[in-house]
Amino acid sequence: MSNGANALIQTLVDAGITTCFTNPGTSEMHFVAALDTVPEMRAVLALFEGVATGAADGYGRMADKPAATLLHLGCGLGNGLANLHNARKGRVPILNIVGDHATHHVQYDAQLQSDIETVARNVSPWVRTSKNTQDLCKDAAEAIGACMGPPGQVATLILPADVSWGEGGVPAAPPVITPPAAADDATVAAIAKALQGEGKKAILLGGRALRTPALMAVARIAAKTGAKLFADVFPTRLERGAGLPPVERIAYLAELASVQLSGLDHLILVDAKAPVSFFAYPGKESYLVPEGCQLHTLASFTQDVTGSLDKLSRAVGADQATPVLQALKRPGLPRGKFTADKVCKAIGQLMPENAILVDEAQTSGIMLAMYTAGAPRHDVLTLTGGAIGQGLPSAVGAAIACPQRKVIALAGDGSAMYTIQALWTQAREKLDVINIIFNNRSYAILNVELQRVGAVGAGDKAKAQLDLRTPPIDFVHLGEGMGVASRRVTTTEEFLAAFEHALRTPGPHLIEAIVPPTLAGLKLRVLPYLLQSLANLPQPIARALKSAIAP
Ligand SMILES: Cc1ncc(C[n+]2csc(CCOP(=O)(O)OP(=O)(O)O)c2C)c(N)n1
Repeated sequence: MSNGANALIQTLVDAGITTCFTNPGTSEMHFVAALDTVPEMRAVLALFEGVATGAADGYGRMADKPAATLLHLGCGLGNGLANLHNARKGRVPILNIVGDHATHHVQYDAQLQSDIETVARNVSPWVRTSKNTQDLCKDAAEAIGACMGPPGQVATLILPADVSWGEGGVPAAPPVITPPAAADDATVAAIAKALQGEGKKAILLGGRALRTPALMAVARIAAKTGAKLFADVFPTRLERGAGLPPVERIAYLAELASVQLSGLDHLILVDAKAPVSFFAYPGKESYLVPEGCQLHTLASFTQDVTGSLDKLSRAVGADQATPVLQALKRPGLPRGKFTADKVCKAIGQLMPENAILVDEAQTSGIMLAMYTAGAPRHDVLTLTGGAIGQGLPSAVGAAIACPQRKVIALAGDGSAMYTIQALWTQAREKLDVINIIFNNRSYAILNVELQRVGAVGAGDKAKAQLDLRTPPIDFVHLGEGMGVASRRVTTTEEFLAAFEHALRTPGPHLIEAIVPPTLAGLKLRVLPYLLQSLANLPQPIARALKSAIAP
């Protein structure tokens, strides 16, 4: 005879869910006690729910299967919402187990009572409060099936304390996952015709289309048809580097994205949405597909991406085509004045094969894609939903999913402070993560946005809302205080020494890079690169872009 919690954990591990990121409270104590009865389940404590959910996101992206979270009622779930939002946008599978008061206690509206289902619905299409111990594991199996997708999604199983402690729990069999169908013949034929016809064509890849099998298929199609390959602006997981097809990411700045997409006659979506501007700006377009461009969907979020691309490859006769692959090309070691781009260059020069780059560097990471393009194969995880505080937690999950791989997490100082407690979990679990925190003492990107949205009249009070100089945040003390070996660097040489040391020495590291905001660089250094990378820009467009970004 098993109680609900024991049977539930057994159901999870039987379905392959073997990691649970926890931040429990009293209502979850039976689940916590049951952890010891199921040795296959790894439980990882996070000191804030945003760390637990962000870790589950990073884990899901790298393990291609869900982790569970264990969260404490509506307030705990609410604390974890921003990173669940990022997972939702990235279509990452996560199974939330949210403890609740015992069913008979709800009527008293005790202190922690709240409407958990409403909190969950924002991020979780599948939500259920399990009503009794006998049905709990059936509910769990259904939740697991829902979150595995495709599309991957957040599913939330609310577990009342009495359902958890009640006897009579029976583990349920893993859900039967039906393999998704590939695009039908008519769709494939229509898209093949568009690709073989006149006009300028591009293929926009998102989600699972940015993984090796899909990338190889689409690169053959591109080689055969001349279609340009684009990736989502913020990919869930982008496999790139030497030996893989290079794919140009849609730019964050709508002004630049419009240039990338201008003149297109056909845009083919593969596990991606039509591109839109990240924010609305007065007088500027939100929808970025150029007028007159025909949109086609080869594979939607629910379909078989690689199967669809294989069919398209056959239809355009690309099976024997030679794809363009990225050559191994390191940028060289950086020298001279220390700036954020020197860090990016050093990473491009020194990062090992199979590294996982978690990029929440904001303005400091603008040059990262360029400097790492020819590095050995690696994965990049990005801020899919734009809710900051994702980087350091996501690194926790990625490192747990892939213990043999080096994780390099880049975070702005502002972003890092949202979920800095992730460092403690990294130390406790001895995770192989190098955290590089760009301390530019600013919400630098918001200074750019202040100009871009055309907000006039910003004075000292307004600017103070974007300024982190006083008091200066000391990340070395924060890191050391949570058990992570930490160093502050102020020169390129110091950075190189610290980074090389961290690469050689297993376990978590923190490097606090004191850098100037990249804002000035955005005008002087970054813009020319961005402009060059967007083929043959006519001068008027270049001028319009310059004034849009740095008026
Ligand atoms: C959850 C959430 N809160 C607030 C924001 C707004 N926001 C976007 S970027 C940013 C500041 C980022 O600062 P930092 O990480 O230091 O990078 P920098 O801009 O300096 O490069 C803020 C507050 C957000 N995107 N998500």
